[in-house]
Amino acid sequence: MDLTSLGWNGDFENNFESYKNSGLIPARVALEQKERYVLFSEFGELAAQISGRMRHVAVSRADFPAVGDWVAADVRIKEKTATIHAILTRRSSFSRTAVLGGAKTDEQVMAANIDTVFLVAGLDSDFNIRRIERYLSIIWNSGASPVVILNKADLCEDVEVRLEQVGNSAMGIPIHAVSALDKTGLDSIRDHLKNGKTAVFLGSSGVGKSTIINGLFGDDRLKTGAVREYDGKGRHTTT
Ligand SMILES: Nc1nc2c(ncn2[C@@H]2O[C@H](COP(=O)(O)OP(=O)(O)OP(=O)(O)O)[C@@H](O)[C@H]2O)c(=O)[nH]1
Ligand SMILES: [Mg+2]
Repeated sequence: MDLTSLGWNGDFENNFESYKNSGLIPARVALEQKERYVLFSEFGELAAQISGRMRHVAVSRADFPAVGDWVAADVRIKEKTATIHAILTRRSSFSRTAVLGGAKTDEQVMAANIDTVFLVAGLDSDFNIRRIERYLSIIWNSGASPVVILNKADLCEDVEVRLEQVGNSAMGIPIHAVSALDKTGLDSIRDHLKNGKTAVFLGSSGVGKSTIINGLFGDDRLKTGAVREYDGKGRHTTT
């Protein structure tokens, strides 16, 4: 696996400098389940856990690795396993505030280091401008940049009217009307995808996220897990 195609760039490189001499390698968290992690690295996929010290000093759930994090890890190449020692500084993060009881809350990071969020909405009868506005405020709060994708243009009589309506709510944000079914407009999405950058697709169930991703990359991509999908609650619906 090539690190740049996994989203590695100069900022992370600088951040990693201090770990280089300790024999650690950079790797990206692809999956997390009950504190067991799958990392993508130059040595391929690694099954990983965090170091005892890291668990000991963690004060919040945000101190644990999240999907999308770049970490410094000690790798055992033959076994394809690794121990995570540190999280590189997050450039953006989607967080959820967990209520612990009483007035106590904790921050849980759902996804880290996302550059671009494709907010997908359907141009069918489900179209709802308020919902789009709510999603956009979540995206701005994360530190990532939104791009609005109005899918199912084939089902809409007034695409121009919708584009203008969304444009008024989403000043300065790129907006593209596409039809994943007809495979029209997909190049406008492709133009936002760059090496060294990470993009995710966000939107309610049924708006066409999987269909768009399959149209962009072919069916294989979803199966490999290199593209990940989130719904409104930040859960993965497709891996
Ligand atoms: N007419 C029309 N239907 C579409 C288009 N894109 C997707 N669909 C249909 O919409 C339905 C839902 O599409 P999905 O791609 O599964 O939606 P999703 O956003 O991935 O949904 P979840 O995985 O549940 O979050 C499917 O029946 C698709 O065939 C489109 O551009 N036009
Ligand atoms: Mg899907």
